[in-house]
Amino acid sequence: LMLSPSMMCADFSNLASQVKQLDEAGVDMYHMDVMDGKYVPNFALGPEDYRTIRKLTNKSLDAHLMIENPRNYVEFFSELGADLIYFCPDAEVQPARTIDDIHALGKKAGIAVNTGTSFAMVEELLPKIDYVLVMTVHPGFAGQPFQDFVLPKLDRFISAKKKYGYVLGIDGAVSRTKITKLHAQGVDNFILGTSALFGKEKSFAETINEIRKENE
Ligand code: S6P
Ligand code: MG
Repeated sequence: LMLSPSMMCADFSNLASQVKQLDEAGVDMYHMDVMDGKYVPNFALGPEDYRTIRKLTNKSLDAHLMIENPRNYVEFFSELGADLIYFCPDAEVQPARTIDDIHALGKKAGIAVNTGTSFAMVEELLPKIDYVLVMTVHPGFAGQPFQDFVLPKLDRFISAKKKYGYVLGIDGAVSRTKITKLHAQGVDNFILGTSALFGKEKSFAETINEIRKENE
């Protein structure tokens, strides 16, 4: 079970203490949403946020690139300290080349499978990638409704895991109920935003401990 807090949901007026609390709560990896206002109708974490969070923790950071032509920016995010780079294959002219570039930088490569991207559209890339992130909301914003219609597609990624050996995650409206159900079915990594972790009465440590217990 991998638990990855989505940092665009953090309280940026208390960023250092938020990261400290998340570190101490034992999260696995920080999820860093990057949006360009073009590929998705919103802007999210930029290089300054990235540098700041990179300084505040020794844990791994991903970069979830929701941007056009992501290949132009893999080196940029690699230098900012991303250990794992997800991109949207449909935003790229030659997605297989982007994967090779990420690997050439010594980083893990992931694909983000948007709500409108099918299993078949990315199947040939699966032998090359380390991580798959199936979007369970339309990319762009926190706090959106879970898209049940992607579940049959998620099943196909769960089945194909055995063959290709990637780490499978879901991102978007990931509640504790969804974690319990989908972890049992074979999902490994859960992106925690407003549904499960941020803006709650409970401390991060309490929430993370409870989720780990529920999914032992
Ligand atoms: C959405 C983004 C996600 C959100 C996450 C927030 O475009 O990629 O990582 O930050 O969905 O979580 P929640 O529970 O508010 O949907
Ligand atoms: Mg994300």
